[in-house]
Amino acid sequence: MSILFISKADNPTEWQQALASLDPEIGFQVWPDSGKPEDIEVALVWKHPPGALLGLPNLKLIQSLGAGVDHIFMDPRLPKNVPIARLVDAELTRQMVEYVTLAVLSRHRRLDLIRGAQLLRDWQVIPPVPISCSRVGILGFGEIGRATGNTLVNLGFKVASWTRTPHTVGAVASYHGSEGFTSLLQKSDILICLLPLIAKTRGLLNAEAFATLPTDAYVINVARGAHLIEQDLLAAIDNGHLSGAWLDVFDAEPLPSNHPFWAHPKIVVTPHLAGLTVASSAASQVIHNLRLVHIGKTPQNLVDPTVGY
Ligand code: OXD
Repeated sequence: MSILFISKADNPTEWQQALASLDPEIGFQVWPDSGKPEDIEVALVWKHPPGALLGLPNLKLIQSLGAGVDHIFMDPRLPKNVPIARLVDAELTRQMVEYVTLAVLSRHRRLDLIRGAQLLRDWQVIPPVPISCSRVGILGFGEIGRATGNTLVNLGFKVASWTRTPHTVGAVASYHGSEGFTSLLQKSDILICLLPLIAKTRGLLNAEAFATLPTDAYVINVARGAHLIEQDLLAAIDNGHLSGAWLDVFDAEPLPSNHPFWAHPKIVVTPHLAGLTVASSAASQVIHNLRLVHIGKTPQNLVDPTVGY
């Protein structure tokens, strides 16, 4: 019973220790050394090189090291019929909620204007808008979207959510489909993108979507860079329709040093750090899934390959 670890972004030693502390019997190999390939039952991956998962005759699960799985589907030589699972981890969800709340509150209390005034040594009092008048739209309402929505509702924001297909949620208004998308945009002073990246969500945040948002709206993207057309965002901010954006993900990562986002006064750039998987927290889920597939049972947090998330 062995795991093959493939990631340049995560620390293999931390993962090996976290897994061994829960079950010292489990084998752990770091790609490209797969040890005895027939022993590998789970591949634990983040942006693995195409074809790296071939030649593992007993592979029973491809486990993402992150909440997203789009990086797995980018491999054109993915082994057929091996289930894929995303990571749903309380620590990862908490970090995402924390980060998005930081961005929403910064915009709500106009930290951008306050900082701008500070740089000019200008004692300018910017009165807050009542929180119940700040409408937040969340695109994507999975584990992280729901946790974020609940936190923002508890703070007093008026929150609505959008998914491609119908969904029911408690205190949060829900929209779906293309008509629902337009309705949600029209009512979002702050728009948060938490969507999975699939063909249908690629480029969804484009000139038309930005024009549908209310004047002065603000865009937060913590999903994938490819959800957003970067030139369209710049145009919508520079022509004064949008008040700015807070971005953690980009078309090209690392963001090239000559990219206009870096120095834009109305754009906050962070280097894809909104939620970082913590081995000590997530290892138990990986072991649980390994034990399930080892005895022929269905692993948790499976992805539907026909929809891509
Ligand atoms: C993830 C990410 O998918 O960090 O977890 O982007």
